[in-house]
Amino acid sequence: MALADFPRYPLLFGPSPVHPLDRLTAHLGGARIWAKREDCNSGLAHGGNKTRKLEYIVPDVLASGADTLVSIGGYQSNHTRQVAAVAAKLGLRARLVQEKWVEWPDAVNDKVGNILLSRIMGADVRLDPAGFDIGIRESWEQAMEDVRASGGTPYGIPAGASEHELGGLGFANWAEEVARQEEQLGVFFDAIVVCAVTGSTQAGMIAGFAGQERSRRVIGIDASAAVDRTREQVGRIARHTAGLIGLGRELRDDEITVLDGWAGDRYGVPVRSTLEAIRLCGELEGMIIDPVYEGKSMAGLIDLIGGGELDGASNVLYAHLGGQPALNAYAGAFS
Ligand code: 1AC
Repeated sequence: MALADFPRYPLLFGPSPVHPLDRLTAHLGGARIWAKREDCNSGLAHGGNKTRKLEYIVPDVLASGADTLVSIGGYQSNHTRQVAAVAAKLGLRARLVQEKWVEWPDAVNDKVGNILLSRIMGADVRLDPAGFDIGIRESWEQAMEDVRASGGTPYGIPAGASEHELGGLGFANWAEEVARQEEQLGVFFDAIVVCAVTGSTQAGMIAGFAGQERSRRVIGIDASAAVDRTREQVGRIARHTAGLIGLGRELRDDEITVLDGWAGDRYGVPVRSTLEAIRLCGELEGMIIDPVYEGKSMAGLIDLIGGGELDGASNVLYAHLGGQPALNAYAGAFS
């Protein structure tokens, strides 16, 4: 099977925009930096990378006859916000387990940003005191049981949609979209820089790009502070996705690159380099990034350029995954 054989339910405006970040490029003085903007890819509650993944999951949801999407994430999960939006769009219910993934002192952490948007969209939001874990959780399975017990038909979508069988397809499609945009722009992106936590965003990209003629680097920046787990998850999902789309060869280990050094000690807690990256992008480009994902991957990109690791890359594409609604929950970090 090829990617085009999988049904896709359109949730995006179309290809997400790609544009150069010229003032940031001039400031850093190295490879030319571009951004591909999943933060403005859809009209569904600000969109984001998960909306793209859900395009390939929705046909399965509809075929299953489910009436309730059940998902899980942290209080400030972008993923659960996007699941809530898709449920609203399809006329389904959303039951969301929101765990306390981050020990963050802002008093409004469980009230504003992503979780506020999910509540506005009518999701049944349940707070859970459990800490950070991207694995399959009993609370999520229990939520599905609860839906069944009350007469509903649940459809489970794990954290970040990553452990879902089809979770890598959205970003395999992103790789094809990038190739078409490169032709239009007359540019080739030698390296892609992307944040990695649950893994299927980067994994899908790796699988998708692996089938293209010219090779490039897909550099994941770990934001989970558990890089071995992230690396394992990215590699496993990339290989699975490559098999699904008929790549016809095994992915090599050197195609799976997840770097650490910018996550700090804990998922969801910004460190100095995160906040500096957020301010730099705001001040130079008017581009808003967040303290959990993009602030960390941008800090990685800044150091990779500064340290000369991206020297050979004349064009670098930064994947903006759309995490900025969480910023509201981090006001204390900027006061
Ligand atoms: C961790 C999946 C993740 C989210 O937004 O919940 N990116």
